[in-house]
Amino acid sequence: MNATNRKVMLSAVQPSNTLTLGNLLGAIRNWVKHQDDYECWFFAVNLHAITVRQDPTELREQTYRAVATYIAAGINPEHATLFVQSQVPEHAELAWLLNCYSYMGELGRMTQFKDKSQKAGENIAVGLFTYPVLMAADILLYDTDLVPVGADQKQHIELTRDIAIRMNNLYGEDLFRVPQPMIAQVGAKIMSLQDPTAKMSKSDPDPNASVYLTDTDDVIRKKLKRAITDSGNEITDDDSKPGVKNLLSIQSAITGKPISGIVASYAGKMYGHLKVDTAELVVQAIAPLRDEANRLYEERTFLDQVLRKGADRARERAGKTLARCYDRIGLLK
Ligand code: ATP
Ligand code: LTN
Repeated sequence: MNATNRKVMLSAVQPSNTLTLGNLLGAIRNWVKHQDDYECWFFAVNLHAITVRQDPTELREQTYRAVATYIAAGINPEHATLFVQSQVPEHAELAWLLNCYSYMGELGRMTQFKDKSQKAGENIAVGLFTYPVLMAADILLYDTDLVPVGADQKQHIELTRDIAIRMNNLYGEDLFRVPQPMIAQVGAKIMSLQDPTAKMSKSDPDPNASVYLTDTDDVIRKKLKRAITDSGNEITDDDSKPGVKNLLSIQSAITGKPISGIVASYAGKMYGHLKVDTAELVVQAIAPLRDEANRLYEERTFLDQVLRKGADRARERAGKTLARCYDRIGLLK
């Protein structure tokens, strides 16, 4: 157990673009909900972000924006440790060690790699392939018990568990704590507004596919109005109507009401009603967060202070795990 004797919760988002409604409902909201029950570590994974090309200025700015968004969403930096991955070099160092205990076959089966490498075209960065190994290092460095993420990340956490168990078998059961994913019942997979069979993704080149957490109220309303629904006009929670189903899930994730009740409330109503109501709920969920994040984003001295303190704490904790690994493997330190 750690100093506080509480279980450890850890999670992160890539600062690869402005965060989306999917990131909020699938991940960050659950961090906020559970932050008082756990010892928490939340960070921006900028080393993961460079597995696809990033503009340096944009990357730096999006990193600050991500941290401002965590705080604006309700993460208390006095309680949780907030930091940026590149400021804690132990992540890259442990990733190398784990690379030597991870198999090509298992990495090749990762669906995120398959999707992203298809989009990357001819020159696929090796980093895109070994991306989940760096994620395993992120998690294992902090003796993490729980990782709150959206459904798309479950496979990566299973891989993290496999690597941890493999190394524990070789070097002792107390080398790594084996983590569990924490995936919400609703909101774990918000779909694109333009292609409701694909996940809403902050790196989607079509800006109408995602609601960004920086969108103004009017932009949010426009995007939802233009959301692809399906043919027909009856509002049902049916797999054959993924566009309608997505809007129902968004409503359910925001209000906490079960989807069946929401469907019942739309008896006899049209898709237009569903879109307008969903837009208003999204506006209510995003507006206060956006305004506070915009304010904090300008407060660089404050953000740098939070991050410096966070990186110090993170390095202390991560350094212990890394030293343990070096020792067990037989590497001189
Ligand atoms: P990118 O497009 O850059 O890959 P992304 O939008 O998929 O980014 P990530 O940084 O990969 O976001 O994910 C951050 C967290 O948000 C993860 O826990 C992930 O599972 C969650 N998440 C991402 N997209 C969604 C979504 N559409 N619905 C629910 N959760 C999501
Ligand atoms: N791969 C994750 C981001 C991520 C992460 C982590 C999430 C990197 N390291 C550690 C939880 C814990 C994604 O959402 N794409």
